[in-house]
Amino acid sequence: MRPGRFTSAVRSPRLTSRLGIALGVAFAVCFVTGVVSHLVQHPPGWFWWPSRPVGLYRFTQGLHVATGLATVPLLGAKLWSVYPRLFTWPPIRSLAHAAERASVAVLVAAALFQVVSGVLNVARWYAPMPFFFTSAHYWVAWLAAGALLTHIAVQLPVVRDALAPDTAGPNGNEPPRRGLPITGAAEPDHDEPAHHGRPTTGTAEPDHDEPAHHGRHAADAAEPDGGGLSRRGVLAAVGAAAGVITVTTVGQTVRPLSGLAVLAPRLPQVGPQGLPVNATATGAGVAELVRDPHYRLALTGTRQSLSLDLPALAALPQHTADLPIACVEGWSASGRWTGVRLRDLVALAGDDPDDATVLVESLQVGGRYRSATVPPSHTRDPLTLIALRLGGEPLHPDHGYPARLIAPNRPGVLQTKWVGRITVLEGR
Ligand SMILES: Nc1nc2c(c(=O)[nH]1)N[C@H]1C(S)=C(S)[C@@H](COP(=O)(O)O)O[C@H]1N2
Ligand SMILES: [Mo]
Repeated sequence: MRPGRFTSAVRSPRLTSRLGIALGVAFAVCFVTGVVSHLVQHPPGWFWWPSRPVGLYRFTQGLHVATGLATVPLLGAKLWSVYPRLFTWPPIRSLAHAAERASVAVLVAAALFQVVSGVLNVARWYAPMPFFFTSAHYWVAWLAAGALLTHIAVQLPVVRDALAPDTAGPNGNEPPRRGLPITGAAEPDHDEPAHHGRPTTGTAEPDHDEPAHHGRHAADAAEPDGGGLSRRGVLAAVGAAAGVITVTTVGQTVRPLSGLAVLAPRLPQVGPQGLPVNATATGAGVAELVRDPHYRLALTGTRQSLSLDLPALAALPQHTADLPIACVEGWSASGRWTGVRLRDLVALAGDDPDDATVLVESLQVGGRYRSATVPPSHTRDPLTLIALRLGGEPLHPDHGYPARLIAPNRPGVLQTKWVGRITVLEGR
């Protein structure tokens, strides 16, 4: 466990910096798109999400899952490039160093949790997660973001130094030094005479036991002693792994690539009526209910209530829209939906279709996704339908027969199936 035992010469601040930047970019995209998804599903008062472009959420959530999956090899390589630091001695050099170490521990734990829980969710394997995935994944994201910002602030000088263009110093041909001055403490600037009283982040401490400060910028192609991968080779392998993961999964949302999506749990065109299914009618416990010949859609306005049977719904003006189901799990698929405009139903109930917040409820008795609120931006949109048909046929029971909500630019979880009740919550 002595530092000298870690003989891979490709580990260096430069490699770690490169991996760190790639990881930081992927994490930032993943974080922002994830927060957007959370806000759309749990909108606070100040938040507004448009109904157009119809596929915007499909894009942001596809990006969220794709960047999250691409993070897997990046994170693995980044941890590999720094893990010998775990065995440096003494493990803690000062209070500031201890605090920095603790923030790295939080970052590593949070990042691993996000990647593992995200992959489990995409695979719909909930058994190893004895907690509610959505809340945990959301809050740990903030933990990771905070720890990451701290980490970036502390390591920025090291990264800047490691990636400085003076790659070949006076001893540029020396092999990169071992002992890995990577995490934990920012290194001193060599041309700075005084090491005391520097107004830096507080953790900057010279490595007194590190004699060789030159040659750290050895060429990217540096060969390790015993052959094997060069530094550039490591980066290429990590990039290739991320590329393979992307190519074998992104077809779950990018239909032309679906033939390559061997690792994707869902394919855009596979399912009843050529569309994947999230919860089946049987799984949701509504298989009998939806076949009830006495089915009525209960429509409640702020001033009056109506009850519509299927022939009455079919007698209302029918409209057709091509809209995607974009599941938070990363798959998405477009369907051709036909049915009644939600705004027409609001008007039928005597409320203003341009300014109504609507609660849509399923025949499903329990379940987290049995109801959804439609804000005025989406109620008003003529593409928002209570769909009765998919691809010209009556809805398959698994797609929400007898009626389902389908609205533009919304997460799949908000596209309520087996609709039994529509209530105008606020209107004019
Ligand atoms: N009542 C009800 N509606 C629901 C769900 C549900 O569990 N119950 N799942 C939602 C989710 S998570 C998705 S992705 C879409 C999927 O629609 P599909 O099965 O028709 O593709 O339905 C949504 N509507
Ligand atoms: Mo979903």
